[in-house]
Amino acid sequence: MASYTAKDITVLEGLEPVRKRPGMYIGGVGSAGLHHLVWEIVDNAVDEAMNGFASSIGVTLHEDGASITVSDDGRGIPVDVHPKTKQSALEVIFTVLHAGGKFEHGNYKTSGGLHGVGASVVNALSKELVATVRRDGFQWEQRFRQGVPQGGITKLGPARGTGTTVYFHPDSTIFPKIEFDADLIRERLEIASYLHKGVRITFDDQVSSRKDVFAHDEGIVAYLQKLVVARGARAVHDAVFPLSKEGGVRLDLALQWTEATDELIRSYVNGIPTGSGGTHEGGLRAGIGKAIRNYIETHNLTPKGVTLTADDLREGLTGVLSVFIAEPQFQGQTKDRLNNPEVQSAVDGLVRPALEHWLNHNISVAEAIVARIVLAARAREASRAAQQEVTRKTSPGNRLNLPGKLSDCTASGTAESELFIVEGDSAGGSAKQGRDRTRQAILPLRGKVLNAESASLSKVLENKELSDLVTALGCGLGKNFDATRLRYGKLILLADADSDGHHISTLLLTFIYRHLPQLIHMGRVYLAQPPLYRIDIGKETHWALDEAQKAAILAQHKGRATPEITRFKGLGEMMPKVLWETTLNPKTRRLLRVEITDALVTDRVINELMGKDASARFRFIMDRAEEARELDLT
Ligand code: TSJ
Repeated sequence: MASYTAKDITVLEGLEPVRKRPGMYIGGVGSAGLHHLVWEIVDNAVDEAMNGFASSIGVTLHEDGASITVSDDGRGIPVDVHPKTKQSALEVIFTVLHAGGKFEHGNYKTSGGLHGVGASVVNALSKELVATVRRDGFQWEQRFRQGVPQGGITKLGPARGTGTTVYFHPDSTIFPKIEFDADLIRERLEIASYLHKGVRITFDDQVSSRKDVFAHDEGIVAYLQKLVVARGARAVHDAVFPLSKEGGVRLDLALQWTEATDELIRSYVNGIPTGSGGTHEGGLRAGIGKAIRNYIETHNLTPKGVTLTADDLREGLTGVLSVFIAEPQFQGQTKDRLNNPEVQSAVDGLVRPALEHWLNHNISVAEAIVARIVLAARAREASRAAQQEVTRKTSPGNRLNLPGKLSDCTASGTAESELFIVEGDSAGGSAKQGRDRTRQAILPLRGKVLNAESASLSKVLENKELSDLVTALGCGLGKNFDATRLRYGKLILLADADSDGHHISTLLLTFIYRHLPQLIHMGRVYLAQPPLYRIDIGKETHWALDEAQKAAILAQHKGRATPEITRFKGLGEMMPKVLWETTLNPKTRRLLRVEITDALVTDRVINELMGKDASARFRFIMDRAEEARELDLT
């Protein structure tokens, strides 16, 4: 080991606070903190590109998954040694805390907050860091360990072109686990390529031998179009509203209204995603609201008999907002909410006039947007009327309002209570007799269940079976869903294990997915698993859920008494006691929890399956449920 010089000791002392309390600089030493190192280095290269000096950035995740190289084709960090300090700019950048700002020269520096802590922080937290610079016809290198220079800057030899390359391997004495997430890095780089149009970013993932190139000359507009496609929503108008402004606050914005029923805005501050929004998003919403209302008023488009709420104006809106500001203040648990108050008025002040101007110059687009907004308002009012009807019928605690067919349990309203939806009267009868009546309620369905895929809320509520279900649950639906009024802890669909049963379950799940998705997200919806076979072997009785289980049971008892196999034709045939033992008893039954992990994807897949037969859709839903298969012994 080389001996330390006095200067090295100074460096060590200078960066000591970083190694002592890494969390203060990068938020923590977990995965998020580890990846902050990458964002920091990449942001420096992106800055060089944004200032117009670099056009390509390369990021390599090395085979070990624990080290990274980032390079750009910019000017190269200055390497000449300052006569007084005997240090190069490069050495200062990597060894002096918060040195970044000293080298701005009026350049636009974008990073801030947790980000933009400086390359010296990355250096301090790296077991090894190698900076290579090409400029003035030569290649230069300086090496560091835990932030300490391993010698001065060295001229390696002649080189063409200019640029900066930084290799680093985080220090395992700081980070308990060093494993970079290639997908996370890839996603971040792709977004950066949209937010900084014209920059070409390559990602070489040597862990899985995958290379990607991200480059988008259309920038944020291309990102918006990608988002709209990913949502599976049809656009209400073709032309995207684009807005780009340099100056005090640099802003890039793209907006498009779609037929989706919610709003989707992705926002960024200095390239950092702000998942919890903040003042920039607030300014955007205010600006959009004022522009649209002003347009509606000046063109005498105010609808009769319905008032437009702020939410109506933005229903189906898809937007990407990116701002760059000097000193971002982040707030909240995850520090992903912008808190600078001045940004609100700045964004509002930019968006309102620009959007209004655009609407006035694109009248047919503006009319399509206004029509979409009025439709949203009317749908909302219709849904509220339907909702009030349901609410009237389901005022809690009023037993008289419950559906006549419901066999309620005595413990309804508790987390232990369960509502079983059973197909047909005979199965309903068995379930009613076999159940634990203190905590298990039975609602038999007799009539046809409506396909709620594309039916309006009022149509859905005209369907007796579905409205009975909503009434029994007591929690309302759609936008008026109120979890506190839910009358049962679990909603369990109990259908025959045949294609009719699958069809009914599909229709019920479609309804729940469309109008009571919160129940699924809360993990309250289950599929019961009634057995398909009864297998008697000697004095023992076994039940099998499917062919595979039947085969397994037969194989287990090979060579013993001849098995007698009975296939259940339907739940109705099952003796109440058997139904209890196999399907209802919480101690022995098996339940499948219905889960939706990614609502967007599921939505799209369901749309794709819409044309297909019910059992294909059911299999899809079952596959999703299967992933969350659980042995329920509560
Ligand atoms: F973070 C970092 F420091 F490690 C780093 C910096 C990492 C990477 C991959 C690139 C960079 C970087 C820095 N690329 N380009 C620059 N540019 C400068 O530092 C630079 C160059 C020339 C001048 C000048 O005034 O001549 C000024 C600056 C700030």
